[in-house]
Amino acid sequence: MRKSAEYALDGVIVLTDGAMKIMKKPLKLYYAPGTCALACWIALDWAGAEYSVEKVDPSSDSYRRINPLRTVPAIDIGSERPMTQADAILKFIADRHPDKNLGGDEGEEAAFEFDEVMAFLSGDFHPAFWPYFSPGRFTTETSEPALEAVRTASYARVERVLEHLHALIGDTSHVYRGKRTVADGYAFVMTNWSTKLPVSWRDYPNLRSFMERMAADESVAKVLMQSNA
Ligand SMILES: N[C@@H](CCC(=O)N[C@@H](CS)C(=O)NCC(=O)O)C(=O)O
Repeated sequence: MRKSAEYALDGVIVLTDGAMKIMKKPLKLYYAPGTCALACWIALDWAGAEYSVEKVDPSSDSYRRINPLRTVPAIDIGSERPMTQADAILKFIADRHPDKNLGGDEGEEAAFEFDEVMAFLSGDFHPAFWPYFSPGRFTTETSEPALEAVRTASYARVERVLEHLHALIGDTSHVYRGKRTVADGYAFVMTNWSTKLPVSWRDYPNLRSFMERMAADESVAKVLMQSNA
């Protein structure tokens, strides 16, 4: 009887009695409560992936060794170093579980549209909130009125991205082509950041129904509860 094992990037291939079994290494997500990292957690759950999560302080020295940029998410996929960038992680999760159909549709235009949505979320939507959450990064002034002025300046940009998301979703309750994808979880956790702003998702009917539908999702509710525990 031949027994052998060899390592592949994403798991272990075990050959026993001629049978081959592919065991994917469990994934480990690094997150902080309330952040975009929760989108990856939701995606892992929707995908039915084998995973664990670790709560981190992104500003800590210990986390710097995991992600030198000191931002969450990061994910250990069993490669030499943890991988980063929410949009890349989300696409990885969707690609790894094709049976769950959480990514873009086939075809040139459909694939482009999915990348376009993901780029909008990571490159426009997310940064719109930076001046609100971290005003000190956008001014050399340190007084509270100066910081408040930066926060106030963020509202116009937040309004623009909320409006765009509202139009993308339309009456479908989904961000991409009327179907559930990893983009839904990504949009949900970041749209939630607007809750306390003068302009929020509550001002847009399509966003309201999207947010309500997502909040009722079993995986989303679980992730929100466990991440805040
Ligand atoms: N480009 C990164 C940005 C990630 C990011 O900014 N994450 C925020 C939480 S939503 C963070 O870790 N902030 C901590 C900090 O900037 O100090 C990505 O898309 O993953």
